Amino acid sequence: MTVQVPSQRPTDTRSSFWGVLWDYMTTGDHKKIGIAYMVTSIFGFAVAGILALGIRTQLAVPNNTFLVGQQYNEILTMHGVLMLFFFIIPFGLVGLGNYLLPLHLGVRDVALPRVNTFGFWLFFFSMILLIISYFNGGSAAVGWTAYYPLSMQGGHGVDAYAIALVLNGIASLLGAANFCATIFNLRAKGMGVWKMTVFSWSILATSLLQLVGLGGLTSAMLVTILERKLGISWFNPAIGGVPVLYQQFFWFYSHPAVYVMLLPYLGVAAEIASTFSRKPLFGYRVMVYALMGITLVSFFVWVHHMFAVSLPDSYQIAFAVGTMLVAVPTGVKLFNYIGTMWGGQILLRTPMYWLIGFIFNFIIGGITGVALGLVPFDYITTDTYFVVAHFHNVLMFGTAYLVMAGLYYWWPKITGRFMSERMGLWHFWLFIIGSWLTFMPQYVLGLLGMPRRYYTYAANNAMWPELNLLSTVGAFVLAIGGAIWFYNMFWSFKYGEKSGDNSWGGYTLEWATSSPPAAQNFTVKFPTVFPTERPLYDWNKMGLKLERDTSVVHLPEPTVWPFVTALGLFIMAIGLTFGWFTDGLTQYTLMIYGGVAVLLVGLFQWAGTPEYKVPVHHEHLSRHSNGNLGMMWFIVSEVGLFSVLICGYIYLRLKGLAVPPIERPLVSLAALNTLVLVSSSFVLHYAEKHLEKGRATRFTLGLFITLALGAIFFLFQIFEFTLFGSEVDWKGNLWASVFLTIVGLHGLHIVIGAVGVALPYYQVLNGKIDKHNHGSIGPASLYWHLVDIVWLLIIVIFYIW
Ligand code: HAS
Ligand code: HAS
Ligand code: CU
Repeated sequence: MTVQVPSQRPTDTRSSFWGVLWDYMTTGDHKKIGIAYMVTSIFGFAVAGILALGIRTQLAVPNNTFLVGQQYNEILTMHGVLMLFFFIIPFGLVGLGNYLLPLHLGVRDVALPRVNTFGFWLFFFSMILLIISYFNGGSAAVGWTAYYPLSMQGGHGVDAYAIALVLNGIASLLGAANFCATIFNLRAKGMGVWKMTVFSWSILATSLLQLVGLGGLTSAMLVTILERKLGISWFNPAIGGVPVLYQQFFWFYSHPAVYVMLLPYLGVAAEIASTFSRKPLFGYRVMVYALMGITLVSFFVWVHHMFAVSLPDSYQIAFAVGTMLVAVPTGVKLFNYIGTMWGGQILLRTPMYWLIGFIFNFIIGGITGVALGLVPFDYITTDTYFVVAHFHNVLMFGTAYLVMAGLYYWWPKITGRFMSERMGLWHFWLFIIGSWLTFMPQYVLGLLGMPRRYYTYAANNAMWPELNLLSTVGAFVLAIGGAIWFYNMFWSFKYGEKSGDNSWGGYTLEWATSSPPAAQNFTVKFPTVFPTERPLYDWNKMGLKLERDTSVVHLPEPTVWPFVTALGLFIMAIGLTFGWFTDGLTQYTLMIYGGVAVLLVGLFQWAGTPEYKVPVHHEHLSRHSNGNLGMMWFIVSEVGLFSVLICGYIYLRLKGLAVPPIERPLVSLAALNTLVLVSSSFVLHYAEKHLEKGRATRFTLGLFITLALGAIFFLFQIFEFTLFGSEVDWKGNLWASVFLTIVGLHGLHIVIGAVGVALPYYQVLNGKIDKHNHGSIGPASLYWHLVDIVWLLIIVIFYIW
């Protein structure tokens, strides 16, 4: 096969540090992006792990002074946030997910490679923002949950935390939408969804969780930022706000998030169980149903994090039942792994050790979770070390064992070499001993009443000093295990045994390519029959041979503009974190406006750079282009975000807390404005139709009118805000605060939507759009229609109700 490699690949500089960096800044290759995510996540784990050693050192003996007060709280928060948002979530979903999904589906890349590059860098920068805050005045010291009103404490730590999580969330949503588009548009010819690997299903399930749920976290962060920066509040009881509403928003996402942490790895476990037992999976369909079951039920349990805030009994009971229910599909998964191994020819290598370790440990962690779901038991153990033990049991010596399993399993595919088995086993056993020593005493400490999030304790509590010391010793055993693991990875690059194409005798498609895979992924042509999810086994049995692919493959051109766009957002985020728009002329206001400029330059250059040197025909499975499909899935997350906020408003309104002031924004003005916005949607629709018929001038005119109508709407909006603002005190009135938040967020969407429409305008002016190539008009117009529909809802709930 001939591969048309991109023209500007810097072959001469590749091996130098800057060459590699440039490569990662410009690539759209899902494998490199997957690796970048994994490396960053492992870095996150190492830093957060070393911080944990600090925590354990402080708690080793009573009345210690190694790390106290605010400093302890900063380290604790940083530990939790890094571990969750910069290690366990990204490693599985966007790390392994990016690397493996296209390989498992037998395709060349994800649906939207450049969006993928942008997403990675945004993720990377969000981590940097968090770390910068530590050195620039102190990071957040409010726990990873940042409850109200603790989140109002001084300094810029919480600003950095909240803004970093918003950026991190956007990156994650783009990744999730991209995966959904890939799965529904790009499977190998003949591969139905029911022939996908369980890992691919797990990525789909996790992406759905992110798209539907993340709005909860974004809402919590957004309202926190607004109160900190502008003083408008939803939570402040002084104006009728409800502090517990913060927790509702936060846990509506953060409970499903624990399955975002878990599900990709349950997919990893399925792949490993099958390969290392030399058997097909036991109950493939049941496993998929269980994944979907967990996805669904996980949205009905969040209140188990809030049993102690005294919600009505009926709620508590309902959510306790939901909590019990979620254990069923999870139990089914574990049962299936064991069923897969049962009677198999077990190949006992490192990945299998980690898998068995996971199953064994996770059952304990899961069961203590179910115990916490029992309301009376939770009352006595909540906010104690029992909870700390539970979640480390499911995270550190549950899920993170599957991080290791996956890493040891795919390492030879990714790097071309095996890690050392011997060191792998040392790593494993030290992690087993270390985890048990660190966290099992914490269950007992919890039952003995030791509260979490305290930096010290008195010596006269029976058993506390002894158990804490054990726990600290355990943490250092873990550190030795971690150090061996790191050494093993570096060692393998030089000394590791070389791997062939199929490192372990697996039957899924990633094993049908070289290790590491070629730039275009596969150099063979696949048959178009997929009897099961293990095609290599089936084809072998059917006597089908994989032929060399002789067609011409064009690879996309690398481009730096997605990186620049992310950089722009990052600069702007630094400015917003440590300063504000209205601060006058400071370095931070300069960064805000400078960041916007960089962002816009990046975006327009990106839109103007063609993906391929030559026109390339794309095949896709659905009626929709990759861009449109990706946008449709992304819109799910926007609907989620507005839904959470609107539900919050409805709640405050029905409770009689958010009461509209007598002088309300005028319905008549809003009606006129609605007319403007709705017409813009129609104009855009017709513009698109003109493009399909090849009428470029009418198309451009349509875009122009759309933008003009958008601008009129926006100006009207500002006028209305100023008018209303002169009559009511935003900060002193709950209804006004909520109105400003939701309508303001919609205004921001108008701006984003308008930039979206301006991109194809720019493309058409530069000859990048014609009858055949529609540029980014499809996704832009979908987004614009969304913004319209949200406005209609706003009219109903704020102007008419
Ligand atoms: Fe944790 C609290 C202790 C791992 C998540 N943890 C939390 C919270 C979260 C969380 C979400 O004992 C709640 C935060 C909050 O309340 O807001 N945790 C540990 C220890 C480990 C650990 C000892 N945590 C995790 C993982 C998580 C996670 C994994 C999620 C994925 N954590 C605690 C404690 C608390 C806590 C206390 C409660 C405190 C309180 O006051 O309530 C270990 O498993 C970490 C092991 C990893 C390492 C790093 C290995 C190092 C590597 C790099 C190379 C190393 C070298 C070693 C070269 C130890 C791989 C040499 C190092 C030198 C410095 C010389
Ligand atoms: Fe959890 C708190 C309940 C799974 C992570 N969890 C946390 C926090 C984190 C976390 C990070 O209901 C603390 C957040 C913070 O900083 O405050 N969790 C559960 C339940 C499950 C569960 C029911 N959690 C996870 C996973 C996580 C994770 C997975 C991350 C990867 N969790 C709670 C509750 C709290 C909580 C309360 C709040 C505590 C508080 O007061 O703050 C389930 O998904 C576990 C299902 C799995 C199994 C094992 C396998 C199943 C088999 C079937 C038979 C078992 C049965 C149960 C029928 C259950 C083998 C028998 C039950 C007996 C008691 C014997
Ligand atoms: Cu939960």
